[in-house]
Amino acid sequence: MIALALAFVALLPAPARLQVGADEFRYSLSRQSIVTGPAIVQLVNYGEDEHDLRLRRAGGTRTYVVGKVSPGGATELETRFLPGRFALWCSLADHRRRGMSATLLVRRP
Ligand SMILES: [Cu+2]
Repeated sequence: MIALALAFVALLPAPARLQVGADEFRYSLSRQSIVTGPAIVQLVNYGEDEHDLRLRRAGGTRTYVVGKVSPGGATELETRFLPGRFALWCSLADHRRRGMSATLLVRRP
């Protein structure tokens, strides 16, 4: 039974990984595109202020939230993305206007 479960897990696609580094006032993405499906988004705060991360697919209505991270901290969001172009931004204060925004392409395999 355990062997069966392990075999099943082995068949699941490995999640796409994206690291988003944040400082004042910009993001740096570890990659510009990822493959659709399961994904782990890690937000790492290299700055001196708190930052968070929101993602929304162009034409979509759902906003994915990676919560507020303190300076020197990191947090992860495990989710699934549909294919499309995603806008990324920091929702704190005026950070978005000051440059904390980016674009991510989620593409079909
Ligand atoms: Cu910010």
